[in-house]
Amino acid sequence: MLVALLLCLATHSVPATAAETGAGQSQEIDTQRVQVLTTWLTDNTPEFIEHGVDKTFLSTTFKDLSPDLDVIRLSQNQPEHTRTMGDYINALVSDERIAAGRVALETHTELLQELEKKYGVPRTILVAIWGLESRYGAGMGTRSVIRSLATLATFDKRRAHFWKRQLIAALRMAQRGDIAPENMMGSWAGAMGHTQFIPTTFEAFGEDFDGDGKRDIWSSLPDALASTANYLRESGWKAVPAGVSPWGYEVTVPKDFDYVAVGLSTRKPGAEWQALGIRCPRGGTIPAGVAFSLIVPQGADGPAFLVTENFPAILRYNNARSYALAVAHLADRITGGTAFAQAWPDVKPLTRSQRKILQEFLVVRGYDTGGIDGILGNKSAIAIRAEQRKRGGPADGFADQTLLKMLQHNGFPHVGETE
Ligand SMILES: [Ca+2]
Repeated sequence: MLVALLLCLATHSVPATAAETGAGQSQEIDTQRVQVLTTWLTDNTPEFIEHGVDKTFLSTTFKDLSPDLDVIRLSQNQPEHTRTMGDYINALVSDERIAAGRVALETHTELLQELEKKYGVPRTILVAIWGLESRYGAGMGTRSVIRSLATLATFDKRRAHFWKRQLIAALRMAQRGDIAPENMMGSWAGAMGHTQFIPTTFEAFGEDFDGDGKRDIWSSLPDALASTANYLRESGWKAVPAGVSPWGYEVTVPKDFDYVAVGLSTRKPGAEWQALGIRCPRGGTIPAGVAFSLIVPQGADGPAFLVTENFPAILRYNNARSYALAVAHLADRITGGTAFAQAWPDVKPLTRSQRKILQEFLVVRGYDTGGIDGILGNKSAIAIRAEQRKRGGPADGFADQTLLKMLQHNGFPHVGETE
C-alpha cells in the first residue's frame, strides 16, 4: 500500500524540475524518488536472483544507488520527429561524417578485412553504423547504464517490462566481468559502446573478437564491430553477387506506376522491376537476377529505392527506414558514391496522434487498419491506397500532412484538432 502511494506521488511529481519547484520542494521529491527506487529494487531482488544475478553482487551494485533525474526527464520528453526525412538523413550523412568514415576505413583496413571474412558483412556498412551510432567512438554516452536502467524500470511505467529486461541483462553482464559496473557507460536509454548495443542485444550477439576473454564494446573496436557484424549476420545478412550493392539502389518510378507492389513484403528480381519501368536515375541497369523490394519512404513525390534482403537486417538494428537509409547512404558516400539524385520532399512526418486520427477515419470508411494504434503498417497502407485511388492522386499509400488536410476538406471533423 505504501509502495503504491509513493509510486503515485512520484509519477505525478516527475514533470516538475528543480527550477520550477524551488530547491526545498525538489529536495523533497528527490527523497521520495530515492525511496521509490530503493523499494522497487528490493521488491524485484528475488526476480534478479531468479535470472542468475548473485545476491551479494546485487547489494554491492545497488548500494547508494539513486535515480538519475535527467534520465526521467529525457524519457518523458522524447519529441516526435519533426524534421523531414531528407533533413534527417542529410544531417546524419554530413560531410564531416563522410570524411571521418574514409579515415576509419583506411585506419582499420586489416580489422575490417578480417570481419568481412568471418561475418560476410561489408566493411562500409560496419563503418557507417559505427559512424552513426557513436560518431566513430566520439559519443558513446557517459551515463551509468545500471543507474539509467534502474531509474527507467522504476519510473517509466509505460515501458517498465522492457527496462527491467535490460536491467537484468546489464546486471548479468557486469557480474560476468565483461566490464566493471562502474565502467558500464552509455546513453540515457542504456545503449552502450562504439555501436550502442542495448544489454539484451549484447548478451545475444556480443563477440570477443580480440580474444582477451572479455566482450568489451567500449574500448575494443574489434569486439564492438564484430558484435555488430554478428548481429547483422544473425539478422539475415547475406552476401550479394560481386559488383552488386549490398543494400540496394536509388531508382525512379514511372508516373503511371501501380504502387500496390511497394513494400518490404514484396520481392521481385531486378529484371521484373526493370520491366515495370523502374530505372536507375543516372543510367545503368538494375542487376537482373537479384531480388529487391521497392520502397518509397516519402511517397510518390520523393526518392524511391530498390532494396535487397539485407535492408531489413539493418532495420533490426534500428527499426526506422530513415536510419537504415542513412546507414546505406553513408556506406556509399564514404566510398565515393554521389548524393541521391532525387530531392526529398518537404514533408513533415505525422505525429502519432495524427496517425491515429487517420486510422480512425479509415475505419469509419469501412477499412481494416489493423487497429487504431498510430502504427501505419501494411493494412493501413492498403486502406490509404484505396482512398487515394478514389480521389485520383498517385496511390502510393503514403500518409502525410497533405493527405490529412485533404481528408479534413472532405468533412472528417477531428483532423487537425490535436495540433
Ligand atoms: Ca575482447
